[in-house]
Amino acid sequence: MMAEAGTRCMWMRGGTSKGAYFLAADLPAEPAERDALLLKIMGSPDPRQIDGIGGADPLTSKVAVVKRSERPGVDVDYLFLQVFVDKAVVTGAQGCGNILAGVGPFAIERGLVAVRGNETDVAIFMENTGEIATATVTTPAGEPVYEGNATISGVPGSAAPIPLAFEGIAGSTCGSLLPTGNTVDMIDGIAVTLIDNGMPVVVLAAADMGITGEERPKELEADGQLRARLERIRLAAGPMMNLGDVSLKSVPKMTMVAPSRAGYAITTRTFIPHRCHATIGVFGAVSTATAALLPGSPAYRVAVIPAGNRKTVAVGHPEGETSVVLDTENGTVLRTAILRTARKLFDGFVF
Ligand code: NQM
Repeated sequence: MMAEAGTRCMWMRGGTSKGAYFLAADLPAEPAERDALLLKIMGSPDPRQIDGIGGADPLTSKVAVVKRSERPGVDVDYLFLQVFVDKAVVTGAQGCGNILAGVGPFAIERGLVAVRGNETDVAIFMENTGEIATATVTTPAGEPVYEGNATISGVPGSAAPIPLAFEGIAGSTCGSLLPTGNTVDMIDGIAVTLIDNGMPVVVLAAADMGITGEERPKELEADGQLRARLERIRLAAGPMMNLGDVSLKSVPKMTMVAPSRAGYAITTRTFIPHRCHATIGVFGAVSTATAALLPGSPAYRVAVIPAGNRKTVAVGHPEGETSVVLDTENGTVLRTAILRTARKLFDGFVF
């Protein structure tokens, strides 16, 4: 569709992020043409994204491209695209579990999925990683309901719950849960766990980086030395995690962990990778919680993990916590679930 004619688009909050949701058929099929249009729509590259609808933050410069799936047992295919704020880069090298929360209601609103009762399970193939998520959308009167009583840290008020469930997401991008085969590697003198349970993450102790892990994101972003060291570690971790040169990629994420003073299982501060996350990503939280189960890892050393095979791990972050449910067997995580909410903010045409 010609940009001048406008492109059909729904603007939604998904979890603690915000993004533009498109039907694949409403965007150019050719990736370079599509990405040029998305940069224009978001207003990138520009730190203020003043000439677009992006929110001048990586968490509000996100895109979901959705289409009916031809895969058996799957309702829709979802491609996530991160539109960089200050660079002319659009990348599908990562997925996004927060934006995923809006995909179910969006697919129902656009008529891709029929409502199946008070709740509608939507099976979503995540094109970025080749895995499947199941989102449960509240649909009491034949359409998605956004208002409800579920709360998530980092979003004011409450909304209808959207539980997300995942199975077999280990090695989503890196090929295996621990791409180096090790629980701990040393990079730049720092002990790190290089892990991918839905998201490539470098997990390291906040104390080893000279911080407490309780700082506000702005304070950490202002610490040039910390940022430079994190980036050195990240660039070294990329090839070790089978991600190649990650200088222009938004993965791996850098999660610094510390004991929680608020009574959560662990607390975190995450660079994604150059801005500090206001909370923590969905798959980022799953990967970090999984790292905390690995004896000897930096996360294990600071975490308090519940007993039993079904573990609810409260991952602390700057706005509270994100609880991840891990179903384990003999120490291996088989299934995971997380509660999110979403809200339709605007539906129309973007220019
Ligand atoms: O890890 C931000 C977000 C995310 C990613 C990021 C996410 C996830 O909070 O699944 O949700 O890490 O870039 O939107």
